[in-house]
Amino acid sequence: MSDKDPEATRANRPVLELHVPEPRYRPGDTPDFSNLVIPAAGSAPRPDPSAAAARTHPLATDLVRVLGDDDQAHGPWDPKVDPDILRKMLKDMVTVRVFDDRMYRAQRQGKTSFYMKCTGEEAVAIAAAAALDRDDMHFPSYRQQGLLIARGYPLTTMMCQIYSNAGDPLKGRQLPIMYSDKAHGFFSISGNLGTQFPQAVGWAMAAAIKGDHRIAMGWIGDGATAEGDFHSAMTFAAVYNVPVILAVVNNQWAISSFSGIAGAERATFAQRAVGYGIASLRVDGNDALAVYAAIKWASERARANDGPTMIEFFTYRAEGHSTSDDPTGYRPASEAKAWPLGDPVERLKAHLIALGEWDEVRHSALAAQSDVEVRAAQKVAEKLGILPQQGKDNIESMFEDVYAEVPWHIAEQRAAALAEAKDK
Ligand SMILES: Cc1ncc(C[n+]2csc(CCOP(=O)(O)OP(=O)(O)O)c2C)c(N)n1
Ligand SMILES: [Mg+2]
Repeated sequence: MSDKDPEATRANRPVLELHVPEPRYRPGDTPDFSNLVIPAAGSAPRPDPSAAAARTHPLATDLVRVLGDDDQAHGPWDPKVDPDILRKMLKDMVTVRVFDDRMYRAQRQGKTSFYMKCTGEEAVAIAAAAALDRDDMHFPSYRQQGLLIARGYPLTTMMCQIYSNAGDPLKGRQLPIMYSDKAHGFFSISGNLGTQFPQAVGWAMAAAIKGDHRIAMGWIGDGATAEGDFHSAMTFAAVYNVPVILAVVNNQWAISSFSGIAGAERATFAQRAVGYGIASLRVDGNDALAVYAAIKWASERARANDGPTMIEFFTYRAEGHSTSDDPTGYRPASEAKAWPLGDPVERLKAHLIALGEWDEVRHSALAAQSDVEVRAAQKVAEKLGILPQQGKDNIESMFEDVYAEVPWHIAEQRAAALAEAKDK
């Protein structure tokens, strides 16, 4: 044992300190994304969907891109989609954008308490709906409304849920926008972030145990990857070779926290799959063709029992987190415009025009048609009521649909609540 003073031997060591990540730009700054490495469209290799997971791992730091600056499709990931499917995707993306704008406005008009847009991220959910089968099950977060719209769920029913009115199939029990529809392969949205991953893995395990043919896709954001649920799900997915697709929508922000707070300064989100031995793709989320191709690839892999895939969709949340958020308080207002991967709707439109399959006149007609459809749906929904009109006239419904046989203490509470309502 040394008889030296322990304090003296430590004297030259640096004082321990922590690093608290800070975004590069704050309000008032001029954002410059020229530091981002954006590979040319078509440059990423495409391994066979049955390849060993390790073969995909170089793609965890690459970026799968198909649509080039010339608006043409390039390289081995070009999914060679029929123009009819591309036009349907474009229509759905435009409808999502119109729907978002109308519902945002409805919240501002006091017709509902809350709304969340997916502006700038439309390609991710719309291409996923096109790439997977109708009966595969999605475990979405609150920014994949495009899945329901693309699968033909009635816009009016979505709005009734947002207004918590008489047409709301969830009877006002979920926060506005937290839809649920088993028949459309859309699992109930959970407000507890991160749960979508273990739920998707569990559902896909059950599908395999039952000898089913359906696969699952789980959705979380960059921020939610910091939850423990992310890691439990990845472990189960890897260990049991689960037929699941795990999507991380990296839109750079988690409310006012930038992606660095969830670890993006150290590694890409796609790289996290490497440590689990899970196949991994990092994809330009504003490129509808690349998104479609990546999900098709992962679905082929899952359906052939070749294993799970984690996909990072690299995109940008172009507007506020929700109607309760004001992003001008924490990021430059010009950041969305400066985002180098462009706008997903404009990119798909330009591609169809470059193919000779679309033009401005048809596009204006499509936008007008989406507008008419959304307005018509809103008219019907508002006839069934808006949120502030919802009174306490249906207290009994609060106690329904939970227990097959109502336990005595719940029955007591129901009786007390009804008696109190009668007295008022
Ligand atoms: C377990 C949990 N923690 C915190 C919250 C509050 N919260 C709601 S949305 C959000 C940000 C999520 O960001 P991200 O995962 O990047 O998804 P995005 O909103 O960008 O789509 C937070 C912190 C929550 N709903 N659940
Ligand atoms: Mg985010």
